[in-house]
Amino acid sequence: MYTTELQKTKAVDAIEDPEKLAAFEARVAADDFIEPKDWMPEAYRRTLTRQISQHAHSEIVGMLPEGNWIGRAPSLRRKAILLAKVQDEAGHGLYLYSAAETLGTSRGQMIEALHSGKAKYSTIFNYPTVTWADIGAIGWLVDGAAIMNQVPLQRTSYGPYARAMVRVCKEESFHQRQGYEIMMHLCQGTSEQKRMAQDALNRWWWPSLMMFGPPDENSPNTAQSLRWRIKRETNDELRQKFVDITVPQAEAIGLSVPDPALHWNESKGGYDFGEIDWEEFYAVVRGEGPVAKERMKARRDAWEKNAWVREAADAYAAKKAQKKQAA
Ligand code: BYC
Repeated sequence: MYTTELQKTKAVDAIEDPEKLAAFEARVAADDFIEPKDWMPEAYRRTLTRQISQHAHSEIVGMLPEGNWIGRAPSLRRKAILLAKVQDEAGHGLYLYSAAETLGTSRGQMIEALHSGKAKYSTIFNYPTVTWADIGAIGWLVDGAAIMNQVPLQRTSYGPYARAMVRVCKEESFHQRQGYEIMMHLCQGTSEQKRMAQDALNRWWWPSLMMFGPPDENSPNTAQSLRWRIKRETNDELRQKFVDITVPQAEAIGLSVPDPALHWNESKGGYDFGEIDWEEFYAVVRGEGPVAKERMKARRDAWEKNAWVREAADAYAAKKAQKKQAA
């Protein structure tokens, strides 16, 4: 499947106007932002549409695991914070769908691709949230991994994506802190609460490392995306940075990272860590994650049950346009 995609990219490159392509590549190399009306190679448009729309889907599907804890959060304060966070994720999805739409694919088409199983979304959201500590672990680890990946995307070469990332990163850093604060409180609580925090870390650690994507040698898109400055760092570079930042955070609150192979490597100035279960990663990418079916069902049901909202908005827009025309 990946080879076909690569071949397609090369084939499309071959039919682009070489002068336009050279001018485009020079702009990218000079760190110029590419804007919606600028000329761009079709393969650049396609890979950006793929990445941005999958990113948008991840934000929207990502509302589900936390959303189902809003009513069960342990205090009014925790409910208010979690509600605000989940609303932020909806906002991120909307900025990202808008950024992707500037490349010529409609939101309806993107949503259809998600609902039909053609488009991907982050593997991480196919795992269940079984205790309140999971909400802490998601904020700390999942939003932490997201920030690590998204900070470099503020300098991605496509202007609308880069600008969306500036706002998203500000909000994600609040999300990461709220998650870490939940974990910190649990660790300062009863032994049962600390056990819950450790259990959540045990279950979310490896899936969080998988969020960065396959290892560089098996990542079909990285080389081209780096060349076009869509990606600014590789999957493995970002994963390493995440491990290096997160391990001391776990230690600071008395938790241990569930990896017997983890140790500080003085010569590289970073942690060595154990082998990720790539079989599990690819199974989840294929849609076989523990709660993948429930997630997609929830999205499709929400789309169908709320069709009346879209119809009402369309009717209102048509009425407004008619009035404007008559005036
Ligand atoms: N899950 O060649 P590669 C959030 C796919 S949401 C699923 O390395 P690329 C949050 C990949 O798409 C954060 N699929 O690809 C929200 C590709 O398949 P296709 C979401 C994955 O694109 C709510 C194939 O594997 N963040 O923060 O160069 C609450 C080969 O991979 C995954 C983003 O989306 C995965 N984990 O690099 C809380 C960031 N990894 O498309 C938090 C933007 C890989 O060729 N995206 N695949 O069929 C990116 O930075 C890049 O797309 C990736 C992958 C690093 C994810």
